[in-house]
Amino acid sequence: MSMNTIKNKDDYQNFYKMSLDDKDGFWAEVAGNYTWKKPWTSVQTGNFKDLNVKWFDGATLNITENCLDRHLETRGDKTAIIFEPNDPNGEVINFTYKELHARVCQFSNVLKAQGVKKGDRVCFYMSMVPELLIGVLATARIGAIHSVVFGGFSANALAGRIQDCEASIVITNDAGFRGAKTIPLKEITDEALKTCPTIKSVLVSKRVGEEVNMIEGRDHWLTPLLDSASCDCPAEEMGAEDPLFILYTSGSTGKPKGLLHTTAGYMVWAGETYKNVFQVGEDDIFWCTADIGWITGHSYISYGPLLNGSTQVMFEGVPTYPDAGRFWEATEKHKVTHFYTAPTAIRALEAHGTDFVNKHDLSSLKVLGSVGEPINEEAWEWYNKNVGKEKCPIVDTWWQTETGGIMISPLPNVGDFIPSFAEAPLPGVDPIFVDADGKKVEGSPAEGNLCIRTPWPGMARTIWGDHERYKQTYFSTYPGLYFTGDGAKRDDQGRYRITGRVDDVINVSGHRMGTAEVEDALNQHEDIVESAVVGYPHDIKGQGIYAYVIWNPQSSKAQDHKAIHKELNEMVIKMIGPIAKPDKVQVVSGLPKTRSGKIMRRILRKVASGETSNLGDTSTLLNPEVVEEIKSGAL
Ligand code: 7RM
Repeated sequence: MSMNTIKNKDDYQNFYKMSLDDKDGFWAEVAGNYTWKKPWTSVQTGNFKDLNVKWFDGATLNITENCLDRHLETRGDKTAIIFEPNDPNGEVINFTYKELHARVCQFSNVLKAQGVKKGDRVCFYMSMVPELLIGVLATARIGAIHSVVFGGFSANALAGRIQDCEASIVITNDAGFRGAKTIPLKEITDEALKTCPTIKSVLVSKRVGEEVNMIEGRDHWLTPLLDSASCDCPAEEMGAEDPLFILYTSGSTGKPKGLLHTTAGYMVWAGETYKNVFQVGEDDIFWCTADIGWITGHSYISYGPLLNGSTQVMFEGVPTYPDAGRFWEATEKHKVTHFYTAPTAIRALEAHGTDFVNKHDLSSLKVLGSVGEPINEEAWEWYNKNVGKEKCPIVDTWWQTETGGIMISPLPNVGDFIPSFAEAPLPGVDPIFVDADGKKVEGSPAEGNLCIRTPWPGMARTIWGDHERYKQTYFSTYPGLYFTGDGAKRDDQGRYRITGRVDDVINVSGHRMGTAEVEDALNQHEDIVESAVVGYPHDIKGQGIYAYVIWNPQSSKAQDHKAIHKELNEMVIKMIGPIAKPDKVQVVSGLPKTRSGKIMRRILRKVASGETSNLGDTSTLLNPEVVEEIKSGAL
């Protein structure tokens, strides 16, 4: 069987079956699509019990040779990146594969000159500019480990991430453009670095032209260093299981976790999922609107498209700047064929009406994608009708930072494309439902907690510096299984529908957040006695953040709820970033607690979603009287 793209239902069924029946044979053949320095000695070893999973062990390679070098002969002059700047009248910059290769080599040499070695951690805190993508690839080329921190996070959040992985260098911009605003990235970095002794140098890529403070000996402008660096840099020979990157993500408890992805398995997963889910042809133009600060940007900007030799758009801006037509204007301008975005963006644009869409010629589009949260039917229909003109399949791709790449998705030419269904597992993905008691739920239709039964190449291997936490978080709830934290359903034909998180993780505008993390930030305020944060349905963001707070009654502001909300917003912006600001803050005199002292979040969630009649049994509460107060004060 040829390991080329899945083209129809039969291919899908054959591939899927083979991937589970003859796992090693299947992946050995798939891996043949890539360039290796040394072959593997085993395709896959290890299991979820011992949590020692390895793929292609013994092999050596460099992922950037697969993204760049191997295309030079056949696609050297093909455009790899079309950079669409924040300002629609700004300069579009194209990079061919040859140019991108040269830029990456230069950047690699700059990193080396700064003393960065194999295994060192390189932190990026940048806006969506080409230097970010080039820097990420340069890091991988010399065998260092990238940790990209989304440019919307605060100094405190950046510092925590730098400290956790003990990065030695951070690369930032003077400032970043984001719609009508600029973000003072260097200033925020300076603030963060007050508590980051491991950082030896800071490279600053000029973008906005903002005046910034440069510390002698520590801070360097990037451009002059790049300009004088050689365009030649041999790729480090990496072991298959050598670390490639760390990416921090939120969970139900504790600080964000630094998930570690390794080289060969991640490469094969990013490359093959991109190929099969999007089916991008040689002359097509792919555009993923995510930020490289999230996993979607890693797998479907930095790696997947380049591994497949595609041409892609990289966008610096936001969907509503200068107006709600920006995505469609750029789609027309660059003749985008494959467009991948988040439901929250679709809903936000839908609210501005169809004129912004209909003004533009979208006839180039062939495939649309959705990622990050469940897509509601209405948004799906709007996307399908107004953007896809009912002729483009919508691939609703379910996956996670932990999974490295897409796990469940309809495929073009294969799927049934039913609104809000992710439909079918990709080859190599072995999903299973488990009920609350840990019993496996077989057959269809069915519903349960979504788990994965066997290792797949793209899975994270550990949490940086805390393997025990990795085991605890994902593999202990249902021993022997990877637990995703999501609930799901299967219809009578076995098609999957992801219903959302079943833990204390909320998804706000496609940004994953732990409610505990937001509570920790709120609790930093001196007048907060206690807080509880829950998600509630929000028309545009998917979920909004609802905070119940007990405010110090002695404080002068105790009656001024508006002022309290404002102060708490500032605290959250400081501790995490603007994406975690509570949408609603309800001041309460107590929180409903069980006799063992646990907050009954079920009640808080119901009240926050406007459901006040059917709260279930509250008799076991320590303080049932507080429920009435909370109900009557609901926002
Ligand atoms: C890629 C990404 C992961 C969480 C995941 C889900 C939710 C993502 C979908 C989805 C329904 C989808 N990584 N999620 N995609 N829910 N349908 N197509 O988003 O680590 O940031 O978030 O996002 O709850 O567990 S992530």
